Amino acid sequence: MPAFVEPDLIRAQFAAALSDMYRAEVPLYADLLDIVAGVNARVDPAAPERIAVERHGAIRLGTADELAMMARAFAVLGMAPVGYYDLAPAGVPVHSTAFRPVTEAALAANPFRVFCSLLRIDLIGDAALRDDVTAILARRAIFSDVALGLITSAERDGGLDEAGARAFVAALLETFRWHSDATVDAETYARLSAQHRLIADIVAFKGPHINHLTPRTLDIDAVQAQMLARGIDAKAVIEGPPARKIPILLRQTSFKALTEAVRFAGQDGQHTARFGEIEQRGAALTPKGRALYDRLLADPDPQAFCAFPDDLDALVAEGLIYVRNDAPITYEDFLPVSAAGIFQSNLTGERPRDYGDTSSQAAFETALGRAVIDPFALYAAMATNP
Ligand code: OOG
Ligand code: NI
Repeated sequence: MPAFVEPDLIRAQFAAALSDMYRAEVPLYADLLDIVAGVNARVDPAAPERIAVERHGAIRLGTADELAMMARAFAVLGMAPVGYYDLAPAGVPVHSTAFRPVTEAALAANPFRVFCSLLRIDLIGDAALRDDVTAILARRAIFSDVALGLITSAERDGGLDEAGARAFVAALLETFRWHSDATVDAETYARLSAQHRLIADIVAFKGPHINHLTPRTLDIDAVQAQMLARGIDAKAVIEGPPARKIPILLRQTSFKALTEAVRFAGQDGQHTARFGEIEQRGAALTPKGRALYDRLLADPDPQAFCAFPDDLDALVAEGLIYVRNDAPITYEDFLPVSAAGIFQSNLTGERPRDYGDTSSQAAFETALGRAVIDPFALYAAMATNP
């Protein structure tokens, strides 16, 4: 019997390799890591180890087959699809899940997660373009043969040995790499962009380049202030709940996407997609807490959030947050309204779209090849609420 490498360890190695690659590709991300490390060291020098290495990333896939294979690749890293996020109501033609570790031990070992979106080709209004998109995507292969072979052997044998794990991390990293050579000509890129800039980002390239990586900070207001002080073009508003004594859910902000040089069939052009983001995580809310959060978020009055208790005893007594041994359980997921805000902040000038109410979790799960896990069930299983 060969000794298998723990999926937690392969995931940690992959997350570190991805962070190194992105740091080299997007120098502003390196600046962000510096600022976050400085702020976190000041806020809590004794913070758990997971916080220093904690990252989430995001990718956007084009086809059901790509999503199904990505789910198998992430399974080798000990990551499962949690939650369904419909971005169509926000005018973004994708739906998404978050691949992440699901047990307390795995989260503590390395909480790396990836917000993974799938293009809704059905929301492209122009039938000819829909056919072109399908044909362009059918021609690409986003996983190398080495990566595919290692996924199959991990599934067959129940894991990867050390050499296999090392080879898999290197091979999978290539799927996330940026390619400045587009797979389409400038005219096709322009047609895709005119439909929606996000569609061009998903369809016009060889693979689903990682479009941002997000370190976790213990004080997002401090990091935001330092970004602005350093002249970084940060998003004006922090997504999520306002600052509180007891943080809840997730607060996020980003710096705007960079405009980068690309080549379209030998012709020079530009593409804007990659950005940096930071987040602060707070307590996971119960369904009751989440319903209150969603109601207050929809209220145009900025004072509305005063109605959300900001005292640990009240939060627990009213059944608004999950706790384990009297400590809040950290929220490990994403927020659809925030995600929409992050998408939109990188689509300046994109005209608003009305895709109507076309939520399609069943279609997403068919593409994925399995059901997504209900995040509330995971928190409830960890919780020791009274
Ligand atoms: C994903 C945006 C959502 C978040 O943190 O909410 C996201 C994307 O731009 O592909 O990453
Ligand atoms: Ni993000």
